Amino acid sequence: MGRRLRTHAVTTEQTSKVSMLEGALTGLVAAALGLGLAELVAGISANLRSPVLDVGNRVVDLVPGFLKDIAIQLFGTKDKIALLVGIAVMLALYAAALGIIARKFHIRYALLGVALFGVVGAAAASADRAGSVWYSPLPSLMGSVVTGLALVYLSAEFGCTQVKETPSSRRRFLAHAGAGLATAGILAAGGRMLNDRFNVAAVRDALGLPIPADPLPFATGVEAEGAVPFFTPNDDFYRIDTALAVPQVDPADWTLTVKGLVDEELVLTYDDLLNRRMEEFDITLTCVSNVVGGGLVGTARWLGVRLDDLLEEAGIQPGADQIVGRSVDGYTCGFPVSTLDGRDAIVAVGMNGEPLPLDHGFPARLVVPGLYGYVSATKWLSEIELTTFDAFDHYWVPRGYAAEAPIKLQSRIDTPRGLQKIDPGPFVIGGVAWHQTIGIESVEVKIDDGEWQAADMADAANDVTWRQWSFPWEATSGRHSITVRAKNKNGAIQTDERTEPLPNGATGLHKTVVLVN
Ligand SMILES: Nc1nc2c(c(=O)[nH]1)N[C@H]1C(S)=C(S)[C@@H](COP(=O)(O)O)O[C@H]1N2
Ligand SMILES: [Mo]
Repeated sequence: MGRRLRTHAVTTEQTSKVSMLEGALTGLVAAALGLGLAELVAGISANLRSPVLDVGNRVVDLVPGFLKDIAIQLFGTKDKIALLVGIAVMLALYAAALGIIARKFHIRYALLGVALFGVVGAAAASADRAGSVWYSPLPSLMGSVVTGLALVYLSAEFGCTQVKETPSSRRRFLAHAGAGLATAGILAAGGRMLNDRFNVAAVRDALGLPIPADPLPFATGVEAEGAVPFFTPNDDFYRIDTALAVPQVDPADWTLTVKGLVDEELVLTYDDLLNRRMEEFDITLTCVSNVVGGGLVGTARWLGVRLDDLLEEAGIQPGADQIVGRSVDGYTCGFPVSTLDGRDAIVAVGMNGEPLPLDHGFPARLVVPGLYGYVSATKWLSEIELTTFDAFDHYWVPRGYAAEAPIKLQSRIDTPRGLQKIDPGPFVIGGVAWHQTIGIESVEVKIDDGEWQAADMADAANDVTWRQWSFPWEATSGRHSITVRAKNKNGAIQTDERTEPLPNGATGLHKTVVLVN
């Protein structure tokens, strides 16, 4: 370009402030245009993602276990939104800074900053997640080129503070900025529309589910007053995973491969899977990151095929001691071959009477009773690999979590909620307790520093779901603490020793405080 872009000395402080603001806005508009274009480019192929998602995914993969737990404790299942908002804020600050640099120092430095941004995005896009291809960096690269061009153009048109700011030049600048932002919005919206063709929600909605071979009778007597519903509705079921954008897997293009240390590799299509013996299983799923009293636990009626049947058909070779479940997005879980002791470990395709929701692993996932989700419950399942613990660390192991993780004995008070205000008189305390696959024998409740007292137990559906309990109480005025503990069917009593989720699940007793008027 022939034009000189160097900025000139600022004459008055006021001009300086205005030009800082205009510089920041220039940076924001340029970045928005680049990101808008990147979004559009990302819409071309299912293998491409917006740089924001690519960088976000990279951040997720680089985060060690303890930081993930902090994020979950701070933001709960909104941790992904928190991360994306954090990235957006950082990007905006960065872009504004580049705009100011272009104006105050030299466009050259700002362009270096844009290039750096493009390189980071490109690197994040080609990171080792499954689904990255040679052209994955395209959105980032094209986006940063557009950002650079926009910055050059806007700085050339409006960057020279020597030209006296007049109301008309300011109006022209704001008109340009507005047009830039609108264009960015249109580009991004176009990208989103293009991306919609990869969304499989409609495909899922059109699917029916096979009828189970032996429909499971509906569990009765399993609910206790004060506890959450025995079956967690799909919409309320906690969601924990490393996928910032939910993988869109069309069952028509999907296969499940059983491979590794097996006699015969199996490749099953979705229809192959549905044509096997379908059974129903009530199983409580539990996340290792759940803190004492937390909500990362839920129960569903799963429909699927037995994993032991599938592996018997493939033939597990001697020496294999780990079963790895790999997701289409590269996530892996791993659990001992010895887990398959007859328990109902399954490849699930249905959840509470529907095809698996997209968030919960459509079209197929693993569910293994008795193990925390991170070692067992791979969603968007694509491969089951027989290997050894020596040969392979599953996803969370290098990030500080234990390679093996059976679920720990836990109990939770659902009613009252912490610091709930209630009236004196009869009040029913209620909650859930779980220790898959051993099962819950009894639950005890303690008011303030009193004696442990037996709770009323709802029926146990089986030993792999939570068991509900309630405790009728005569509430007296004042502030009271309520503590709960459970005993499992082996006679073990829940420990009061408090430990963090890392490295293999939290322990300690749930205690809540209630305010009686
Ligand atoms: N592909 C994939 N599967 C995954 C995970 C993941 O990050 N990616 N997280 C696991 C963890 S930590 C848990 S607790 C369960 C949660 O399953 P849900 O989201 O259906 O409740 O999924 C497991 N399966
Ligand atoms: Mo988890």
